[in-house]
Amino acid sequence: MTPTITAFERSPDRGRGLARDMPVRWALEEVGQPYDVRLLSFGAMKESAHRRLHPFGQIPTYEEGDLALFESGAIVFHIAERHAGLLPDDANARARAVAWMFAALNTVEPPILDREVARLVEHDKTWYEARLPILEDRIRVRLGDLSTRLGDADWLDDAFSAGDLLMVAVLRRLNGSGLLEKYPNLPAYVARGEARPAYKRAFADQLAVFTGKPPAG
Ligand code: GTB
Repeated sequence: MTPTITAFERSPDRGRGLARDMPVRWALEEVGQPYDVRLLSFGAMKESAHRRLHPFGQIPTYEEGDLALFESGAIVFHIAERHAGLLPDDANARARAVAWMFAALNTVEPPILDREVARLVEHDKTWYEARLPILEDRIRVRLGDLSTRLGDADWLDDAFSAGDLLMVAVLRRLNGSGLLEKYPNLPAYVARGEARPAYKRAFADQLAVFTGKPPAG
């Protein structure tokens, strides 16, 4: 059965692959699972029909037969569990890959999101200029530790996994901030993720929604 995911009808990121349908698309591409996309306006996201799928009225969602899921991390995990290619077979390696999925979303992303929210909605506050460096220092702490752990490895734990997929998706949120570049192995890690054919297909498909033109190639 072909799953259906939801995505922004018009993403505020203008197709830069920062909205959270992107990791879901990427995971589906990695495992070779075709999917349909239902595009939603901000208004439609808040209507009861969509809230039955997503209690918080957001994207992405995932529908497959009787199953309806929300939360991009849970959706990526579901895809990784049902298909080969995103989680190792060895039970311990699998558990470590899942730990990296949680680390991406629960440990590395929160300070990145705090900075994004501050830049978006707090930039006119009197304390903004003083707060921003504090938020950026918190990000640097996480990046420093992540960089040390990654070292000169290609991926976080041997082979590419759903943990890397989510970590790269999270780190991409820092593009243009200048924060990643102090740790040269991290931009290189992100670039390795972005070079994967599955990533490129997913990126092209979400960009095509924004441009209105079919993906090239
Ligand atoms: N924890 C949830 C998950 O991981 O699925 C968070 C889902 C979420 O934040 N969804 C956002 C949404 O639906 C879109 S992705 N927002 C509408 C709303 O809440 O009303 C977040 C996002 C939006 C825009 C950009 N951007 O423009 O760069 C980046 C990320």
